[in-house]
Amino acid sequence: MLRDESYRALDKLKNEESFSSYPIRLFGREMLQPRLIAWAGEADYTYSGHVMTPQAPGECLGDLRRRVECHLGMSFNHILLNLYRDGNDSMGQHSDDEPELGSRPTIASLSLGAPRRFTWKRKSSERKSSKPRSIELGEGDLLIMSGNFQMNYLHALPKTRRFVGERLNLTFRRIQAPKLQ
Ligand SMILES: O=C(O)CCC(=O)C(=O)O
Ligand SMILES: [Mn+2]
Repeated sequence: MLRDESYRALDKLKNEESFSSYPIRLFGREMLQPRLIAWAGEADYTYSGHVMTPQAPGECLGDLRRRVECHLGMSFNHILLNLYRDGNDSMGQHSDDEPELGSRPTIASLSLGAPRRFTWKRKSSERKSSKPRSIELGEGDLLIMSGNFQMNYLHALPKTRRFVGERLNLTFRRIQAPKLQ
């Protein structure tokens, strides 16, 4: 995706999808997550303790999903959108290891707008190489997390003191059909 196109898509998605702030419970205290969140697709997903029942993607999101699916040769039924308004917005260390994603999920992450630093590190500290690594993601970058990545690594989008513009991240996920009893 071209740089300019990524900023245009960010503007369109802000209008087409419904972004809100959502609470999270941390150390027994309820607080707002430091970013705006929206989601779309066909399958429910329980994320941070909330069941997210999606609506059909709007035109721009539907188009982006088709492009990502064509590129990877696989399909996704849930898209989580995280809007980082400025350097104070962030996402803490986590792995996307909910059971409904299956044990070795492929998650495609598309970053639109201003580049931000994405970090990851090994979960266990047995190995010397557990210091965090990072990469700048924005302006149409597509990152694929697959294989044992969620099992072995934590990832995050830390705050920054630098002046940065808006960044919108889309994660395309495949929710597995619930097992029949
Ligand atoms: O904004 C990012 O690049 C990370 C998003 C993420 O990890 C998530 O939605 O689970
Ligand atoms: Mn994640």
